[in-house]
Amino acid sequence: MNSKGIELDPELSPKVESAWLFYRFQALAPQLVTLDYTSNPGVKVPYEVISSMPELKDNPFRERIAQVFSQDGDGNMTLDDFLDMFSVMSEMAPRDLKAYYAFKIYDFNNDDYICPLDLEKTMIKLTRGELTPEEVGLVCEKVINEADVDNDGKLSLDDFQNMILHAPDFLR
Ligand SMILES: [Ca+2]
Ligand SMILES: [Ca+2]
Repeated sequence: MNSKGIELDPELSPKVESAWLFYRFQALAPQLVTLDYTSNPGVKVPYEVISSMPELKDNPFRERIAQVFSQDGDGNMTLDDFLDMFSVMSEMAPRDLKAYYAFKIYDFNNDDYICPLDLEKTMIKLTRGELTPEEVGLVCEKVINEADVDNDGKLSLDDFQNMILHAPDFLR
């Protein structure tokens, strides 16, 4: 997940916030999402449009984020998907919820584990290609060594949440 997350103004009330997010959603694809949204609540904004939002366009995980939060798994989002994404990524979301979704985002092949290959992909994205393949390998090895409590060579959600618990700055 982006180190900064998506920031929403904490002063906004939830009602104002969802109205604002609906406005944003509508503005992304006005030809698809009519203002009379209730007449077609299942309408999806395509991934290409979602990923070009200022909050996502520079995030190396934008594709995974959109996949994880979209019901179709392809990154095309309904308003509900969109609202879920923003609520989890807001600064106010509980840490364990953020950790749960970070785990899903880093689990590239959706098998409910972060295996060494998932971790490698994650590290390459997190470091934006600044580490050599050898360095990435070393970091991944270290992470697995430290976080893989049950020694099965991959990180379960439990392993991952423990790791975050013991490394409070990990998601910041
Ligand atoms: Ca996996
Ligand atoms: Ca494990």
